[in-house]
Amino acid sequence: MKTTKIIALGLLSLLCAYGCSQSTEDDSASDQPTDSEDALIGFKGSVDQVGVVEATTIMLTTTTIAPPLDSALDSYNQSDPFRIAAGTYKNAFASNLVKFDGIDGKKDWSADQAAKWVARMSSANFQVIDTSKPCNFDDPHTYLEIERAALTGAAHETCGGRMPNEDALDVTMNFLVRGPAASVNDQDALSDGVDQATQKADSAFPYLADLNGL
Ligand SMILES: [Ca+2]
Ligand SMILES: [Ca+2]
Repeated sequence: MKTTKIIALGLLSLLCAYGCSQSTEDDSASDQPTDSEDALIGFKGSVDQVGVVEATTIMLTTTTIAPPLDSALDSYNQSDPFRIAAGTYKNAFASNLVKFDGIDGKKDWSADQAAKWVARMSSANFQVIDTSKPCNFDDPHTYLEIERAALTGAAHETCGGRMPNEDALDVTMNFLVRGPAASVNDQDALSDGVDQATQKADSAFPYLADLNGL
């Protein structure tokens, strides 16, 4: 019996702010609280999510000039990735999806597909991974593959998730503008013109690329 392991990732990352937290005027600061990083950040807890990329600055924001100033983004990122208050963000996700779908002058998202995607993104931010399916680290085409298959009714073929060398922005652009049935491998696929980082990530943990110029 095939065992399918679905791992939902909604990883929270914390900004690390190391540095000059010690006062130069008071060398007796050894008894200061050890949570100075939180003090430097300004609050304690989640500041960003590593689920679906560009969930906020592209899919959620309604500000076209300076997305980081959109007050909705911080509250979304600070939410538990599996317990986001859907009502707060649903309308923005929905209206933005209509806007992106219309960029190419062709309606590619059905009402049902749009409703499902908006419901998911407004209530949670995670990726679905199926470890029983193949992953090609060197030529990854897994990002949103499971999500797209679920929306179109097809069977997914890859492990899903986002590997370091995936061109996730091209996937995102085609997904939003050309619909969940579209692929970055299509002849008429959209591209931002940048297919990879200067150096590809290594396939072994911690996946760091060689330094540029070496
Ligand atoms: Ca479209
Ligand atoms: Ca790209």
